[in-house]
Amino acid sequence: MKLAIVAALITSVGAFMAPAPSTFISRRTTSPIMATASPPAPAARKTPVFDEVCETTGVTLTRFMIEVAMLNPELSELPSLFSGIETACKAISNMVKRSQLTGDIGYAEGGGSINVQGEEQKTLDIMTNDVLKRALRFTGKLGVLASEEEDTPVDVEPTGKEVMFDETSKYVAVFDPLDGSSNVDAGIPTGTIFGIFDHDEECVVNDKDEGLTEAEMVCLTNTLKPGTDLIASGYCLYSSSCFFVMTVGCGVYGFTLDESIGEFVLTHPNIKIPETSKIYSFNEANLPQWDEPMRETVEKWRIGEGKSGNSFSSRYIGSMVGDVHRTLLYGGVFGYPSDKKNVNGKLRLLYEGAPMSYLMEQAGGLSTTGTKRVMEILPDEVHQRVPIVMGSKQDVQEVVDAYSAAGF
Ligand code: AFP
Repeated sequence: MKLAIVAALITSVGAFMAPAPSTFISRRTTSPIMATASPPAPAARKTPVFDEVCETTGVTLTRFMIEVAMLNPELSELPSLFSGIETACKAISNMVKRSQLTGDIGYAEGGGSINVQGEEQKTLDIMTNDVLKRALRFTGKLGVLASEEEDTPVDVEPTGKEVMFDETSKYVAVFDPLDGSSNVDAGIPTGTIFGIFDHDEECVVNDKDEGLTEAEMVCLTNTLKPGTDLIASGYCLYSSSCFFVMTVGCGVYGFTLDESIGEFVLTHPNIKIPETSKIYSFNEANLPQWDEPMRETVEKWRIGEGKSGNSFSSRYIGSMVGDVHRTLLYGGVFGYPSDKKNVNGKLRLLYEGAPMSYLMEQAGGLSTTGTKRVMEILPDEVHQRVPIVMGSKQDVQEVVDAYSAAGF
């Protein structure tokens, strides 16, 4: 069994030798937003080639990140940040798995704990937010955090003497600690989404109620960057296995937690999404409220009258990480489009839309609002929402074309 896995791994590792995918996005793209969802031309970032693979451990995420940093010296501080995220994912995976036994289920404080989105927080929302904050705080690489569960970016500079932070503060991380948490008590897959931006400015944000000072506004602005400025993004999926899927701008790599050694092991190198498919993934109850081009395209897909001629099936978990993971692997279109009531859809740009769009584009897919490339939208506020349609290139392009033909 083990041998078969290793053999498959060695074969697939050959994929590393392929040139960097043509979908690499320049971090400082300033091109105007186009009707097409296509990303701009690639810039170079090197991916490792593994000549020798240990039969017992395979290629671990730790080894992968060390090699990425050796090949790309500008990313030399990324491995320790990834190591913090990886540890948090392992801890969260255990928390989610054991929550029925430990009693960490239901709403926080017996109900009534509301986050800045106006959503009631689950016990696990708060616990996982704390785990991530603590795991990242001690990497010494992080400037500011913005999270779905925090009102404003949180300064993670440790107080006290052991501060090495000023020298090394380099990144801003945004994350959704437990996406899909409304499903968690029923054992449905959930996930953690993260995005990492460069951190140019020194800043401090204090936890207090009376709004932001000017310095804190600078800090806030620092967090608000378009997806084209992402250095890295990824997600952990807590499901039948725990997966860690990431990009640093040279393709998408998927790792599976091997609990026998406590390591994420490379199982899905250089993930490429199929160009077209037969699966759509939306909350169809909202279909009557969608923009006409969106509604008409999905109605055509249902009866096999779309561009591909395929009759589509519907698959929708209601957990973005699970739905996007399946879409990356099997192809398809996932979305939460604009509707009459929610003109910006439901998903958050900074810590859901942009990081997932980066992965989708790096896997060869597209991500659009219908009229704009999601990666190019500059956020006005931390918790801004964005309509999203992402997935297989040809199918998403069909949506973009429908919007454009309808004069949107
Ligand atoms: P929760 O984290 O509150 O469960 O929301 C999950 C989510 O943000 C995203 O993961 C899903 O794709 C989407 O919302 C589901 O929304 P609907 O329940 O409206 O379909």
